[in-house]
Amino acid sequence: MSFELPALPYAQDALAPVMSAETLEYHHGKHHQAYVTMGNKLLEGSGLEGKSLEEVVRESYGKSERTALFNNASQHLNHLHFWKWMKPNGGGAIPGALEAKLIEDFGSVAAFKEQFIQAGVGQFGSGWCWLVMDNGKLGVTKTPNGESPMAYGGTALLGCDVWEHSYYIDYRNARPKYLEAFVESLVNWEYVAELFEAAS
Ligand code: MN3
Repeated sequence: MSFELPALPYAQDALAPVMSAETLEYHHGKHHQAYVTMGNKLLEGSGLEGKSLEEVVRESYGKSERTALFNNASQHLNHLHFWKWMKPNGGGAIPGALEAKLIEDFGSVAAFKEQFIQAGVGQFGSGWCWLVMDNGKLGVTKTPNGESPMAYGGTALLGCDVWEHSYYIDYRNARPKYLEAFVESLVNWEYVAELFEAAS
């Protein structure tokens, strides 16, 4: 098995102006590509060849001799989902069962959005913020660098990349504005609901 960069599920300019074609050109075409290329190099001779991507991520997490492989493989996995967590004209209505669960576990959809945005704002330096499902309950968390809840066997339903490469071209230093735009105008709730159904 080797890692491959998938095509974006929409045109490079399809998320503009919320996320520009230039951002996607670099984020998908250069950053994600680099994780794939480096990941493949590091996979060779690692003893994890032939494992699925998810297994490579879990089995390299926290292993000092596999740190570089973990960083690249985990970022590959994170970005495979990230492109699908967005869609043109996203952020609209949330499928019913998922919306009901968000209200049950956060009190309201607005409270969930606020916690998610604050997790992303509060992640010092590079990383991700997440909507996770843990023992049947939804929660919000954040991770540094390339880590994700999936690295320790958790279930990520939604994640937002808060590395500067994800927003600096369009939002400069205004990470909160980027996170608000992600939540309100980019999230592909159908894909989140698909992961929610699979985890339920
Ligand atoms: Mn990224």
